[in-house]
Amino acid sequence: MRKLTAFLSDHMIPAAALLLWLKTVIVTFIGFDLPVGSWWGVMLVILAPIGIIMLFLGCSFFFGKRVRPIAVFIILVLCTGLLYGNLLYYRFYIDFVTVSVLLQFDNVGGLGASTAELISPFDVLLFIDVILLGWIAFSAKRGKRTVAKPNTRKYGLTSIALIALTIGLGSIANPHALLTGYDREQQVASFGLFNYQLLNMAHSIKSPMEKVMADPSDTQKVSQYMEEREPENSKVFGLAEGKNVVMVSMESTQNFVINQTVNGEEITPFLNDLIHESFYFPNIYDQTAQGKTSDTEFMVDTGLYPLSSGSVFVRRPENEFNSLPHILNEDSGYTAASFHGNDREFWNREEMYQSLGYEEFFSKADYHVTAENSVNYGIKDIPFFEQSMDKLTGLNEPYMAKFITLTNHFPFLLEEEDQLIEPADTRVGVVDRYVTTVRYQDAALKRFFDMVKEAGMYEGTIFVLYGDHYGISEQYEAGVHELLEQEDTLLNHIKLQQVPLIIHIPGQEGRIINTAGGQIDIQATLLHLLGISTDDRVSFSHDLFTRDPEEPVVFRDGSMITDDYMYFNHTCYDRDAGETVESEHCAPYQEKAREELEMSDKIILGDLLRFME
Ligand code: GP9
Ligand code: MN
Repeated sequence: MRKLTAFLSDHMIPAAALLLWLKTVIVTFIGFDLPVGSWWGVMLVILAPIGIIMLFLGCSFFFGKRVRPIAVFIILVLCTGLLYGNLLYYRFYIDFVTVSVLLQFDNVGGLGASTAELISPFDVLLFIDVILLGWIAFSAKRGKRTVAKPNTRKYGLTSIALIALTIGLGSIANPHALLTGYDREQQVASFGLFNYQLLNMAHSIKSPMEKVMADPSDTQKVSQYMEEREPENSKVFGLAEGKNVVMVSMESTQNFVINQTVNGEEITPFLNDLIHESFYFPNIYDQTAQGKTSDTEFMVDTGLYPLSSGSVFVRRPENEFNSLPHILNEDSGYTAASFHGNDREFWNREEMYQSLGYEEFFSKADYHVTAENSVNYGIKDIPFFEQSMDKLTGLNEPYMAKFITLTNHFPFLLEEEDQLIEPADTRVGVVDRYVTTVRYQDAALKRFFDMVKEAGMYEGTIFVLYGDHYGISEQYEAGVHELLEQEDTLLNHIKLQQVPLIIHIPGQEGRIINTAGGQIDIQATLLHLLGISTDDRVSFSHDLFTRDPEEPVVFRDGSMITDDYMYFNHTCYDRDAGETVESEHCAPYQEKAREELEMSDKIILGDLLRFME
């Protein structure tokens, strides 16, 4: 044992490099589900971390020989932290940490209960080398042993050459990975986790420059693209003209809960009734990225795609936006208000709402919040709606009022007295609890509608209810498949990405509209019903009553769905059969998806709307 520690102590850098490389490769294969696909892909994953790990550990050469062992140890701790942070993040979001996510911590923080749920006892294995080398670094007698220093020039050049080789090989294997930057799984598979992290950093340093460099001529392509679109008219145009608008962003609500029972009990009895008297869109996909709820708010308000990294709310709150509150105000004198039981700063709403045109924002400070009436992130949905009524009736009409529910948030906690349905009984606790929080939200919505009726405001209102994003991440989907008694197939997984969209106009007959679309389409659909033209607007939103089925529904990682095909996991499928087909079937739609994402990013990062209209 002594000999081993003495050996490790003398060869601390190669030992740290080997152990770090080994666990990075193991985590990449076991912890992440990457599009590796071939032996070539496997080789890339194995080779990718070597150069960058050498470079990181080489930073210890800047320190004197006595502190060098400690420097090596600290580098090992930091790299392990990066690896583990990404692993935890991936477990929930099936995505990787970006610089923007780290920077928005201040605005989002407070995820304690959520993080604890993601930790596994096996994770301790990731820290064995840290403990071992930490012990060696700190127990080495002062001045006696030291980390050998190789020829630093050769060492540095070798590491940089290996990194360049990795990026070169990765780019040959996946030509779009480096340029588009938003398919993070592809980037990690091609360049390795640590190189990806550096590339992402470079990307985020570049992005503030885009606004400075932008000028009015950059808007030409956007204008041309928008002019080519010809919104069609339909019978429902103007059906809700002049009505107040009440939007409800339903936290983590997926479409599978609609009309679904658990132990013979409906999960959403109120919504199940409501859809009979509403336009119900069961094929609407979650298009959010790292900005979660704020991404949905952004898409619904602006008709632009969310950014790939971080939230627009945090990254570009000072931009000019052509948002629903502004459009409704300019066109028909609406006032806009948002209601949400969390802190004003969460997702940077306070600042962003000013740019989006909200005149009022009722947040946590405007509610009477106690330990008894809150759970998880804040005030429970029933007291939230109850306490909102006075505020709602005080608004100037016509208004657009957006309510953002909160109780149905991961990890789906609820006291027994609020559980109006028995938890489900699958092997996934998160899914079992989810059923109870969705049911509670449903009861809160019923209460809200009753109160709106009592206040005499029901008839004059159009209600737009939508799920903000998935609640059950892919990590826990096995429980949903069990609940729904279905196989874990790609088609079923994709179906689980659907969120409900319900548009209720009192007095209108119910209709199910099976058109496939995304949350981004809510903006144009609402404007259509309000009788406000969408011609010439800079927006990627399509009115769902007339949406062309050939138009792809675009996801933020470049995946897409059309009527006939879908592109997911870097593979083209026939949409109905779920079988792999030749990639050329998807290619034109992928191209369109890339074009729209790129244009939307340019509009946001260059703040291009300030030059238009
Ligand atoms: C918090 C609420 C939830 O204010 O919007 O945030 P999420 O984690 O769902 O984005
Ligand atoms: Mn949310």
